Amino acid sequence: MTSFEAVADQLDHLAVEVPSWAYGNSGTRFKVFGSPGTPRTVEEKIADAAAVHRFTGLAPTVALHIPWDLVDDFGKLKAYADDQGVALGTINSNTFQDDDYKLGSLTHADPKIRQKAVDHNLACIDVMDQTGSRDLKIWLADGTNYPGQGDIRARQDWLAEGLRTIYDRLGGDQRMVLEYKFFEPAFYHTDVPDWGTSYAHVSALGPKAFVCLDTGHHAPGTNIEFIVAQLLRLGRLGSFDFNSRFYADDDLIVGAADPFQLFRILVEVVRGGGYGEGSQTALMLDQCHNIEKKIPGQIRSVLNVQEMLTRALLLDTAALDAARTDGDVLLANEIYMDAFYTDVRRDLAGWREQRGLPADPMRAFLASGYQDDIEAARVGGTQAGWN
Ligand code: LRH
Ligand code: MN
Ligand code: MN
Repeated sequence: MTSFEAVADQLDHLAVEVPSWAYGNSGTRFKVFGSPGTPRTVEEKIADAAAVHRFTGLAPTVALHIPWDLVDDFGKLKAYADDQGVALGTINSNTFQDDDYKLGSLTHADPKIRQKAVDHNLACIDVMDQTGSRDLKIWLADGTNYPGQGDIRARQDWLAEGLRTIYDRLGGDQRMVLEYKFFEPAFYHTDVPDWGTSYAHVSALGPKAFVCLDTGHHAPGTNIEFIVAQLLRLGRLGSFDFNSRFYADDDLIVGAADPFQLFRILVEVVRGGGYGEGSQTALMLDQCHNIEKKIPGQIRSVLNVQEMLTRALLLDTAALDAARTDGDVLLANEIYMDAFYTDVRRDLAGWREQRGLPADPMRAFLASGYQDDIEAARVGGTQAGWN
């Protein structure tokens, strides 16, 4: 098997974008639990994200959701983030929390509502101009609950039109990523339910449009790593929303429910050029911490990605190729599983120390007093929305 030393330098490229909403209170439709120390402002969410980066070295950017993270002056927010040691990342548009969007946003039958949804996305690009963000992420809650409710074909055409207007407004270095989800909040049909629909739209738009793959947005049993391989092959895997799930869109800590699936996904990411210099694929978290503390939850998440990426890099691809060429099914599987079963935690602790990071970021954070300080200082946190 490949040695840790042989892959150590490749780990320097790892950057996991964290979502601002992970630091706010969230919950299920049954209850949102408050938690001490919850950020009251966008700045406090960014400060918490910056703490995750300080202790791990893995999370240099933070994604914003508009209007959850609306501020008067995004230039000032960018400067604040810079001071904290992080940059502002993906801007997520939000056309799912306004009464006007009850029957759809970019796919609404009423052209005035469609225009409103387009205008919101254009306003998000204005935000990107100020924050220096590269990516606009669009996820639509659009869909219907009952057969016959909507013209599913016309809605695709309206969607294509709206996306075109938004796409044409992107600056030279800006990109659009279109996220798909197979159900929820709509239960009969969803307008962007799968990677194929997202791919059809983004490839019609042009080279600056990509698919966003949220790992929680597939039917149980879906082979997600196959989708990863295919989208990388097609040059359209723009980003991941990482999280893990047992049942639906659970938004639990990535790698918690099925570490082996995360490994399989990251093997295909590495195999397909989705990691490292020149990669077009952004690795992001899209999670909520409903019952656990949020900053440690985020620390655990980025460490899980680092651990599984390391194991994926350890895969002996030369030996694997040889076994495959020989048609040796069991040997190929054994080589693959060897990489997955390798415990890299001790090696990673040494890797961190060599880079001036705490060997154990979680323990270092817990000992730092940061959590106590925010719990004492912040009273009355905001709700951050939900996934
Ligand atoms: C939808 C989703 C999408 C939203 C986020 C809050 O389920 O995954 O990415 O922006 O949750
Ligand atoms: Mn998502
Ligand atoms: Mn989701």
